[in-house]
Amino acid sequence: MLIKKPGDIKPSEITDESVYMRRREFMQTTAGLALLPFVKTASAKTEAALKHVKNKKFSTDEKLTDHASITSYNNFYEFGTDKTSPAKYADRLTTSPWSITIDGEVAKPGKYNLEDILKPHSLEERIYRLRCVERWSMVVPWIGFSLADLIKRFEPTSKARYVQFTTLYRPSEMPGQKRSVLEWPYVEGLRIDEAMNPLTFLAVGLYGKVMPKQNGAPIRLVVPWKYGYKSIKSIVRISFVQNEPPTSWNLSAPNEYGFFSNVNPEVDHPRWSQRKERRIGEFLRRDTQMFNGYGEQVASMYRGMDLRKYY
Ligand SMILES: Nc1nc2c(c(=O)[nH]1)N[C@H]1C(S)=C(S)[C@@H](COP(=O)(O)O)O[C@H]1N2
Ligand SMILES: [Mo]
Repeated sequence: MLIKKPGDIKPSEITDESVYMRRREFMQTTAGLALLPFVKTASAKTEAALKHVKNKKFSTDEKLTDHASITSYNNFYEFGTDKTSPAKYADRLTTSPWSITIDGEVAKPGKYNLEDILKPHSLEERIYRLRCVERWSMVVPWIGFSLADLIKRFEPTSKARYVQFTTLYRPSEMPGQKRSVLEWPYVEGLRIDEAMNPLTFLAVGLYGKVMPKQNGAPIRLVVPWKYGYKSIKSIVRISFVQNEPPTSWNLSAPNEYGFFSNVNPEVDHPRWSQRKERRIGEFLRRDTQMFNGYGEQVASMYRGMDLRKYY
């Protein structure tokens, strides 16, 4: 649906967000609803604005992917395996109240309300590239704060070599969890230095507003130099551990998805090359960049590692 031929690109796709939103509101309130009764999706809702400052230093100046694509072309298997299901079904997810359990090798473990987690952090906007392992990419204006700032508050011990993240398990609201396409709950992990890297981000919004549910509300990870699946959504647990933790896609297909999952055009997926990608909204494919273009900030963490072995 969103991979378009040049003839399909309409002027509406190059309008800015405010024009787009007005058009969207018009569509919702008038003819749109009558003509298209089945396309009412979670993305049709207008989320609350979030106060934030722009972080230019950490942002790409590439053209943003339009809001409609970011919120209607998603991977969130808890709501179904096709790209349009999250926008259709994520609305039923209850995101408030929300708590996050912090445990393992940490001085201040506990179960914390999201409000208490967020309170000390001021929000900033960071425009990051997101590169999916399926060879499409987007440019997303996230709102959030650096994971390192959160980690420091809870004081991991010297035994904390990895961080594991867990998504909510609630099949009553996440219908995809009734099917065994993956082991549930969805889990992901980072080495502690990756988690502490200044690029690693916890996002609570996008396009200046509260995170749409299909994008991982109320809080999700964003790791811009790794394939999209590392950016785990709707997080309820952050655990500090000694050994490399299991990750959902590695459990599902270990020969295809390794623990590191750094974007790497030199290492093919067993079923396809990773050299090129299609930026959503564009026709011609682009060359994929090593570490998704973030090598300057992250390459030193992998010096001396064989990235064919540690894919
Ligand atoms: N819990 C959970 N997190 C997830 C996924 C998922 O299925 N479940 N999909 C991942 C994949 S494959 C990608 S590409 C990104 C997509 O994020 P987006 O929908 O905000 O673009 O989310 C990642 N996080
Ligand atoms: Mo992905």
